[in-house]
Amino acid sequence: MQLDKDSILAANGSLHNHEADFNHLAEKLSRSHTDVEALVKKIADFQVAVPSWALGAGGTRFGRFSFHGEPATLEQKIADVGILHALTQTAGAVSLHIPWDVPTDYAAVKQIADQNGIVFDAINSNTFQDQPGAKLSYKHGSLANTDEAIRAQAVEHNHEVVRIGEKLGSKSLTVWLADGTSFPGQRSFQKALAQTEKSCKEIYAGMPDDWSLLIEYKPYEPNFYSTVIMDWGTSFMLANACGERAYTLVDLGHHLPNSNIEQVVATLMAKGKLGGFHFNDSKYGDDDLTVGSIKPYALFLIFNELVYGMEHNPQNPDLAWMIDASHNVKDPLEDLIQSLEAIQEAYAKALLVDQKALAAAQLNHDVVQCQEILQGAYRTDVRPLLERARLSRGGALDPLGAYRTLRVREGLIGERGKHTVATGL
Ligand code: PSV
Ligand code: MN
Repeated sequence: MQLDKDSILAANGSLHNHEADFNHLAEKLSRSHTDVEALVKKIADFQVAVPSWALGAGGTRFGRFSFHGEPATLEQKIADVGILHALTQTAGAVSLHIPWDVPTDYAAVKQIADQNGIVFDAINSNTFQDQPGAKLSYKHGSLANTDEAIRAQAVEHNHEVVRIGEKLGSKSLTVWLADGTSFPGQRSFQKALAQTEKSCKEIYAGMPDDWSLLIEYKPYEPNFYSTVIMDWGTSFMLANACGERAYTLVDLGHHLPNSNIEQVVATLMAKGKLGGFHFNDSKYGDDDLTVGSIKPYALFLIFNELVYGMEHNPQNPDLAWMIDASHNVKDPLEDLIQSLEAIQEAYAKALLVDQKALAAAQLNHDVVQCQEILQGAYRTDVRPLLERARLSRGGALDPLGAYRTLRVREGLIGERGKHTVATGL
């Protein structure tokens, strides 16, 4: 199923209310000398990758309730990303997870991506599960395993993932390790870290010169006592040990409660080492909830640092942006539309922060004014800007509304049937 521009245009209906809302906001913003056109362009240019595992229903260790019309093949998953992109004009990339989504027909996969205006962003390896037919098991770790042969198998898997990514046009590999321990004394922390560093260096050495390595961290889960790459500091250390094109990847759900993620972002960008970002939201841990559904102000503060870094840290590369969420009770596509909207909203609000005034207030130790500046931007209803950005690219005025009006899920069920199951966790 592919959504054409005409049906989206028809679903948009009258733009009368949008025009009135946009003009009102534009007039207000131009009073503070904001270049509204430039703002809309920045929003329109901001693209986020959708992971291939997020298009079907997610689950928990207590069960999974599948969603009707799920994509059963990689081609169908890319078609779903195409639907999201057609509506939101924000999801112009897909991030594959190997081996959940190994292409069987590269030409067909590339063709469907091209037709939908989708590019292949960072590609993800998986050494947290045993693969069917694998000689050795990752039960006790992969890149950090005590057994050299298991480490070699895990390194080779990463090289294989890079070879797959090369055929599709990806330029970065994301490594997330489940390696760790569930009980004190189970493993030497020092030896596990040393083995991980050695394995990461081997992965890095086998990558093409124009590829980046993104190292993701997480404090716990699936191991409950320790994780080898537990925090941004460990990831940063490993990235430095690997070389110039190795970076840290921040996943919003991979922090202990109340961590100051915006400060982590600022520190990494100042050092030119923030390479990738996984969006989601959480109340308790790595809950993988819809972006912005629980802590939208925290998301805004993080974006404020990201925007500052993008403007002031030329030493930091362009980031690989990706949604890393799971949908247990919602239609996955509706959930992703909500996440994309929340990301754009936080980004747009962060772009509104008057950086000059903030710097002046900081110099004057005017703490109250600092807060006023941040919250002034946060309180602005930026949705007319998002609408204008989408419309400028032929997208939907209201993506969720259009998705329902155009009966997209019903169409997918008609095409694929009710009982298809997508690969993934
Ligand atoms: C692990 O929790 C993670 O955040 C990694 O990015 C994985 O690749 C992804 O989720 C899917 O399990
Ligand atoms: Mn992640």
